[in-house]
Amino acid sequence: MNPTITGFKQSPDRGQGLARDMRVRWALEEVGQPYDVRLVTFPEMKQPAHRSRHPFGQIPTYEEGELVLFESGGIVLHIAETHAGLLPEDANARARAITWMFAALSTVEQSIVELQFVMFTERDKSWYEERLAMVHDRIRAQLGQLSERLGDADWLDGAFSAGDLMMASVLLRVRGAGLLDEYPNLAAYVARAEARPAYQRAFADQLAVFEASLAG
Ligand code: GTB
Repeated sequence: MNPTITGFKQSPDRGQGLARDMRVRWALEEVGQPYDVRLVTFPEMKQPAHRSRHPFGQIPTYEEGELVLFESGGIVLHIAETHAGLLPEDANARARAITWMFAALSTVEQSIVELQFVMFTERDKSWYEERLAMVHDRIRAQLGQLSERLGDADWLDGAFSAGDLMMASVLLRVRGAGLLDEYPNLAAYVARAEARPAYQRAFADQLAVFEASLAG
């Protein structure tokens, strides 16, 4: 039986692939695992049926038989651990790939989420410009360090891994603010990730959901 994931019935990103079901779709495509998608509205996410799968009433979730998971990082790690293709065999290389997943989620994505919070909720405040510049600088500092570490390599640590999948997913969220293009090797890294056939398939599928939502 295929696993079932959840995604937005109508994504606020208008099909740009920035919602967190995209990284789960991408991981499933990378490992060649077919899956089903249950689409949920914002009100449905807050109902008991969905809250029993996701304590915080969000997407994505993942169901596979008796197993129910939430948190995109936990889901992608589970997919990577139960299928070949997203984590190296060598134990140390595997641990480093998982470390990059955590770095993407708990170091880099934190500042990006803060930026989006500031942009969506603080635009009318007197201190908006000052705070925006501060958060931009924090992101630039991290991107600069990441850019230095990546250098001219294709991927963060040898072959493409779940660490790259997660890092590229997170970096995509900051491209719209224009910050990614200040680091040409990171922009090229993300473009390489987006060019992967698995990414393209996942992107097309989530875009089709958004387009169908417009058609009613
Ligand atoms: N830490 C959790 C994870 O990684 O799975 C965070 C999950 C999360 O934030 N889910 C969001 C959600 O369900 C969707 S992805 N929000 C609804 C709610 O909380 O009520 C976040 C997101 C939303 C929209 C855009 N966008 O429009 O660009 C990008 C990312």
